[in-house]
Amino acid sequence: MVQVIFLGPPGSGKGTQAARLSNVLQVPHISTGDILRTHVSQETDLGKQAKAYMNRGDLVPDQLILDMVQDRLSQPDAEGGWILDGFPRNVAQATFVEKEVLQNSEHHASGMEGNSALSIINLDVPDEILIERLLARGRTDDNEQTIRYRLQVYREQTAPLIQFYTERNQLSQINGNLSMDDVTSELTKVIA
Ligand code: B4P
Repeated sequence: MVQVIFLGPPGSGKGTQAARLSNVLQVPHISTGDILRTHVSQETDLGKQAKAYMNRGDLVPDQLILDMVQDRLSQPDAEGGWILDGFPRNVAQATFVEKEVLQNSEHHASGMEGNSALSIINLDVPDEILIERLLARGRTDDNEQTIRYRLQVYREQTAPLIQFYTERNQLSQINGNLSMDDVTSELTKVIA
């Protein structure tokens, strides 16, 4: 079972690289940002609640996110592994991954093929490059004010996960300030 978790600031290439690896590894790319955007466009209850947080650049509250992730991971295509892009994004979400997700999949793996490989990867990119990339992408939440606020939220709430996973000896640091192909090739080495 292949399990990959992508950490990294907004615009570091989590979504880009997760999509590429999903093709190579043949496991689903699970992006909490994409799932949330689908809810917003379909105007579900969750989407209506999440929209204002996303437009401001705030994290959507954990009580909305955790059920959503659990539901996605319980779908049959995720039984053989997954790539999580944009989750966990704070210590509470990381604790959820440890307790609810990884323990369950260890049980599952020991009853199935018996082998589970977890990679937790941080993509490191300087702020000025992130801002340039996101302004060029131009999603509705990609204006300069929101981008700068998302970077502040990242530093306050998501960056502590680097310490969290470093203490557990689980983190691989990858330079995300390379061409897309070079980042993919570095990632492939780490995951192999
Ligand atoms: P996300 O959808 O996760 O978006 P992101 O962090 O902005 O982008 P990512 O890092 O994936 O960048 P990408 O590859 O696209 O989050 C959006 C919002 O959803 C959050 O602000 C929050 O409100 C909410 N949310 C999501 N998950 C949540 C959670 N778990 N808890 C609470 N709230 C949550 O790359 C960006 C651009 O760079 C692209 O245009 C790409 O082409 C370019 N690029 C990528 N790699 C490059 C490279 N090597 N060189 C040059 N350009 C590159």
